[in-house]
Amino acid sequence: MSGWTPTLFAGWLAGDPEVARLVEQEAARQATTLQLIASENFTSPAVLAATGSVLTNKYSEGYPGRRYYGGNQVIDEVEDLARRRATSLFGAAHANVQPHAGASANLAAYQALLEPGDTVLAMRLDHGGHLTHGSPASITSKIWRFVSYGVTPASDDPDEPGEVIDFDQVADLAKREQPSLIVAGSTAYARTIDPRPFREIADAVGARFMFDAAHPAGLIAGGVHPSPVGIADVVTFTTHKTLRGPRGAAILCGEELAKQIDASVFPGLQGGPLEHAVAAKAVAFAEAARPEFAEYAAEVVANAKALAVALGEEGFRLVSGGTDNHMLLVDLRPFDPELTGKVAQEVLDRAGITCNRNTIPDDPRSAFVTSGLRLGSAAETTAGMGEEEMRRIAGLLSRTLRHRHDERVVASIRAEVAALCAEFPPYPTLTAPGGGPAAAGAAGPG
Ligand code: DSN
Repeated sequence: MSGWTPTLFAGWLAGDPEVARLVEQEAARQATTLQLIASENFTSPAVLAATGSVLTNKYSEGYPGRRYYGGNQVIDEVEDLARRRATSLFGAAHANVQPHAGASANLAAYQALLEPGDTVLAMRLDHGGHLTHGSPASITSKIWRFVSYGVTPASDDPDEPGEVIDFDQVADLAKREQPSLIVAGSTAYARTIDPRPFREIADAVGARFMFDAAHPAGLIAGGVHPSPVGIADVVTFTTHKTLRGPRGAAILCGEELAKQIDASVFPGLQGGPLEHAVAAKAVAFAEAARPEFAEYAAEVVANAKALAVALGEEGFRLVSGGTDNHMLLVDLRPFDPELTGKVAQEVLDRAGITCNRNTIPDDPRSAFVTSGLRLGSAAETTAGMGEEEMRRIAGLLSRTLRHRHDERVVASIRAEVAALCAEFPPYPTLTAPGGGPAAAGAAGPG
């Protein structure tokens, strides 16, 4: 893809052609292949600009008005702005915008709410939970005792397909294990997570309740998913998934927990905050407060639903029978019992369809091989794709998997994918096929 130049940075990186080439290659990959990873998105040019700003130079351990180094007058304003915009967007009393990632935000919340050895009730990794929800591979399981709930069994009844959070199990486990904390939230669950039943169960056993909103944060901000703010004691979320901001995270809580949460993030877990990322979070919070973002959030869900229906028509089974959010979990076995998630991901990559293999509930295959694929609609909706394009994507995906042993067919699908992506460039105002100048007055993707 020579001549395809992300003009925002090209000049500044001219002195380092090796890195410039890699940035250009990645920009071309993002623009010429389909981005269907459910946790990814295309940030706005304004978010990119803040992330690439001189704010990266500043050390600012502490919080606005209470820093350990001098020269933080401007940084204080930046972080205060981000905190105000976060609390206003989500209707929260307090926000900590310093967590570097979702895993750090979750660790900080646990550290604030728990003593080592305390019991936590969270979602099973192989039913959709996250590594930080107590996976044996995560430090969380070495510090705290995790007990896991899962989803109900799949059923053949189309009206009640199952594979939804088993609240009877959550209640039974809570009663038996007496956790100090109950965690809601997932990385691979395509249905709405209602925070209220979790709150009721937590109250019944005297547990605290944390909602990990990493995936639905943008849908919550856009008003198309129920907000856990004011229901959960603590809400953690990442800023780079459906929220469409920079890579990073934030924590929301009431005033009563503000000091504990802040002390847990710094000095409890992190050192100097990444204030360039904090500024970019501020930009994203403002963008997510605009009416266009609510429209975007609704389109993300409509597109995911259209993709789910079209994939069903191609012979795939959707875990839980469909989706309520930006995400789909596809069971490949009815389509082809021999096809693993690993093989599917690899051939789809060669066809320019980027997604990730994923376990499905009670997957007979390992987490490395899997029987499922996870897909998401957030990024390509940002690029401007709609339901018609989702149906085209379902067809391309299905054809790729049917013809996975024929590299000529895969190569021709790769060309079709590139043609589709060319109709929906993620950064029309920053990039120019042929290396032309960026358009003035960039308004952002979509
Ligand atoms: N890696 C993220 C995801 O893909 O959902 C979770 O940490």
